[in-house]
Amino acid sequence: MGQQRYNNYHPGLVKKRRIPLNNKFLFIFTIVLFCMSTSLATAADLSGKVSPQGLRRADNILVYLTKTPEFSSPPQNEFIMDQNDLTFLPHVLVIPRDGIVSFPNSDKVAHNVFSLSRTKKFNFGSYKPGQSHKVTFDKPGIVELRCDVHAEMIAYILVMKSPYYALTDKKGYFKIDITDLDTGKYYLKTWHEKLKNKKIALDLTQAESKSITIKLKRGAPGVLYK
Ligand SMILES: [Cu+2]
Repeated sequence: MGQQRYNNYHPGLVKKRRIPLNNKFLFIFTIVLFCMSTSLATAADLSGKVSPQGLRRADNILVYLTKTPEFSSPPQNEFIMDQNDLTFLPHVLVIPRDGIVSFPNSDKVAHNVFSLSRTKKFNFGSYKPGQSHKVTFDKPGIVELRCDVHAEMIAYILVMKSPYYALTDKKGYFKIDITDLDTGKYYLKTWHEKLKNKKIALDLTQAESKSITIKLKRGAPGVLYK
């Protein structure tokens, strides 16, 4: 109704109003398109596949970058290393430095979780179903978890210096988000309890996605950081 009256009364005014409105839409549309294109251009992944020789499964292999900037203030996330059916879950837990891990006993029997690793030494003693313990991992490195009651129980907590890491899936695929990483020379490294470490020199010359294939051999692993 109002529009009709406008048209009849001031055709010129309607015209004037319409053009800036279209322009405004075009302007917003262009901005949105621009933002989408820039975010696509800078979002970069370092992805690839790891082939472990002599292993049936290719999962739980850590792939990570070194020589990158380290965490200034690591995310204050809490993690869980569960115990159920006489098994640690997950088998490999990767956390940022200063990460807090709780160790609930979700099993029907008592456990006695401990670590003799230099990265973090502790021994919870025997604790019953439903009870829990908490540990802050302030030093980067490898922590091997064992249980004094069940010799077959073993798991690893990998404490990382920087956020550029990933664990492989069952087929060996991994993907590391390197969106906010500057161009430069880094090392891509791997770690797995039954595989020799590998170190690959990597030159990231521009913010683009890269895909890498890594072959690993069985053997004793080394440390995460020297
Ligand atoms: Cu146990």
